[in-house]
Amino acid sequence: MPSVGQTTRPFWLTTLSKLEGMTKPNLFSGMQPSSGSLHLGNYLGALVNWVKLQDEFNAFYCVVDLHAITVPQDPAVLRANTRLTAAQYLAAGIDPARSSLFVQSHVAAHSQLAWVLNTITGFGEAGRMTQFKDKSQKGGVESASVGLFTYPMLMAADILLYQSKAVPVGEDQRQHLELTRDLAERFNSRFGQTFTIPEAVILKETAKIYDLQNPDAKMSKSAADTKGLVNIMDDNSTIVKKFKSAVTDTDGEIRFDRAAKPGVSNLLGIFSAISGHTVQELETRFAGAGYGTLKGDLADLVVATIEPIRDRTNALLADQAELDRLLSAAADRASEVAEATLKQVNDRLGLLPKA
Ligand code: ATP
Ligand code: LTN
Repeated sequence: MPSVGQTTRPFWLTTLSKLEGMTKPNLFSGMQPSSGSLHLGNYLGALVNWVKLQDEFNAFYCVVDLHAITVPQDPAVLRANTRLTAAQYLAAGIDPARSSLFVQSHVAAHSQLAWVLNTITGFGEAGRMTQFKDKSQKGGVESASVGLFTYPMLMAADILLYQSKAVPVGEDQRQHLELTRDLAERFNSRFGQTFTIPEAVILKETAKIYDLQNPDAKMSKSAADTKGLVNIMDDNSTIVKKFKSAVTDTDGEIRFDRAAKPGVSNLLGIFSAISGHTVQELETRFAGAGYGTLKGDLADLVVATIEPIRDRTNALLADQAELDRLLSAAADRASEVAEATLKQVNDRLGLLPKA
């Protein structure tokens, strides 16, 4: 069994999808509607990859609203952010004709399978999840919700319901994918072959985009200070300003060295991911130039990439009825697959079917 978290798409996934011809293998991924905009880390670390993978996989892309309520939410804001997140997926290139783009809470099977997975997860096992430890510490462990604790099992349910072969995520989700695989294997060995064992698809170069002000921390929607956070919905002048004031260092050399020069390395990493040039090519191109030149060129590149996505997002949001119709049709398609898995799970568990 290949280990979780390949740095590039494992060869067998490509081979598999070609061999299977008409029936492409399934793929699942999701993002939380926990902010008014996706950020550059979500875009480069996840979304760009999602768009590419649509060719080879039967993809299910989900706005995971049930995950978003594991921390306090304002209902009106959550509703707006759910539509906005879906619109951003589409604007970035998710094709609703090929991929099922839907809202998690529209498919009841996610909550139902999550409960079952909770019952086969060890308390200590769940307690070792670093995302829970980080997030619960922010507001104090005592006030963290039990939902935050069981978040990884809901995520496992998302993935396993669709018999997903591949799960494209950022580096920070590696541990949750390992838990998902463990739970799938455990269920299969206790109750009989039921779940496909999923594989994380993590692109090494863009696995982690860092905060521009605090380049040791990942760029995050929930950052306390938004000065280092580049959002898809930010206007152009804000984006330029954020890059111009990015934290660097004092040695003045444009060189990739994650440990000694985290700020410059992050800028080079972002530049490389968007332009397709290697970091070495960029080091050569900017040899002898000042940080101001690097920041200015990068800001222009980011603006040119993000502006059309922002414009398309706004256009999609202007026709809310059409967006809702699209989400509803995709949820129906997703439900069919999810219900089939859930039925099998309930049966294997010995839950009495309703007459
Ligand atoms: P939060 O920090 O509030 O938990 P987030 O910004 O990490 O939120 P998520 O919704 O948790 O966003 O993540 C959506 C996807 O984006 C995941 O696949 C995650 O791995 C990826 N991702 C998030 N932040 C980054 C980042 N800084 N670099 C690369 N990928 C990222
Ligand atoms: N926890 C994930 C979001 C997520 C997800 C999923 C990703 C929820 N369910 C299923 C992949 C597959 C995160 O990115 N923070």
